Amino acid sequence: MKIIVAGGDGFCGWPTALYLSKQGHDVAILDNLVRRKIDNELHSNSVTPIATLEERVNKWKELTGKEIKTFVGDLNHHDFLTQVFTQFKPDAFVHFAEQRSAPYSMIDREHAVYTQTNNVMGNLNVLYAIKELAPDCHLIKLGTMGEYGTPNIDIEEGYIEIEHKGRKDTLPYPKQPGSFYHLSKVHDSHNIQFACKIWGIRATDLNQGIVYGLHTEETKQDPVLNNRLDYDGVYGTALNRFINQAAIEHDLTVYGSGKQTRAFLNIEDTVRCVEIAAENPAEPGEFRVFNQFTEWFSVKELADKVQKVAKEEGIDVSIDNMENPRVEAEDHYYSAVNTKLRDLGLEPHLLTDEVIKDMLQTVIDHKDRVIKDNVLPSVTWK
Ligand code: UPG
Repeated sequence: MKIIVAGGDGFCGWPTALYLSKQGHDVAILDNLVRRKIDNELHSNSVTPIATLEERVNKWKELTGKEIKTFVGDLNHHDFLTQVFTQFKPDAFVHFAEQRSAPYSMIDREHAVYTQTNNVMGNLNVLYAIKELAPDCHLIKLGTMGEYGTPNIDIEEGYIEIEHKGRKDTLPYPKQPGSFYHLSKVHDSHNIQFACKIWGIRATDLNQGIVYGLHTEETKQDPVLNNRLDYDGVYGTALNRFINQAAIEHDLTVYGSGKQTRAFLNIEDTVRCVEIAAENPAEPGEFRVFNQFTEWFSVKELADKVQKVAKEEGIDVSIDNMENPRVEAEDHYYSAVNTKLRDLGLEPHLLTDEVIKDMLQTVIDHKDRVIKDNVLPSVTWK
């Protein structure tokens, strides 16, 4: 299959591009490299040193003989996107190319507007490109479990059957996102669903949980293929942050009570889920939603696990229940369905002490790169 991985230079996109290439697909990366520029804006970095995109794909070719073509440019430049579609003629378009940090979107008006313009308009351009240039191309779009929020009922996969005043219908599951970033994904979902309906496009929305981990079989093959690992208060996500904090003997930053519960998956499952979606495309006109996660944990449970593994490695860290910089429910019901990807063959890599230990070791190897000023959260919702 000819597959474009948009956002293929990023934390999820890069390992996905390598994995799909290894599986024999003809992969092209489309990326505007903005994530690297945002590191400069935030005076931050990846704990793991990362090579340039050019070095990365050259090394992959040297090791495997497989070529990954690169298109450096922006989804919001329609002429560029037109060229990419005309030249590459994709069968599937995997769309990771969005601003993905909730705190970044909450910095101020400018960052909220950037996030929503970049994400919503970029995605709309992709929808038009598919309609006009590759109508059979399957859009595999990264959504988020954060679209649903934390309702007091079970979270279904995209749709819910509702009975109202004696009548029944299956409707999109209600959305209660918790940041301007998460809202951008809700807006995307609506636009995609509408495009499927009016133009007959085929699309899968992958409502992904929080991704932890770093390495995959492919990124481990050479240091030049390293994946990035974020730890700062803006781009670092819960578990990865706690592991980084343990490595530098910093208190684990649990926001509030830590009872807030979220869905999680290992990066090794992210790449497989995308493959499953690509190999089992949605029907023309179908807007399909998969909940892409394998387990859920409260933030406190994660901190406890990291604290325990760190202790076994001789590192003593405390858990700091700091004031929550976000506006979010801390005490809530959480139960979400995730059967569709499992039914199509996903075999989860679960969160074991071994997984935490492995990551901890990698971070310890690079801990001199951690910029300590960036560890505490700097963005508040209010
Ligand atoms: N949290 C802490 N301490 C920290 C960091 C986070 O308690 O140091 C809490 C936070 O308050 C929240 C939860 O952990 O309740 C999850 O936050 P985080 O790990 O930052 O994830 P999200 O903000 O939900 O976003 C990530 C990705 C996003 C993706 C989403 C999937 O950045 O792109 O859509 O996970 O759920």
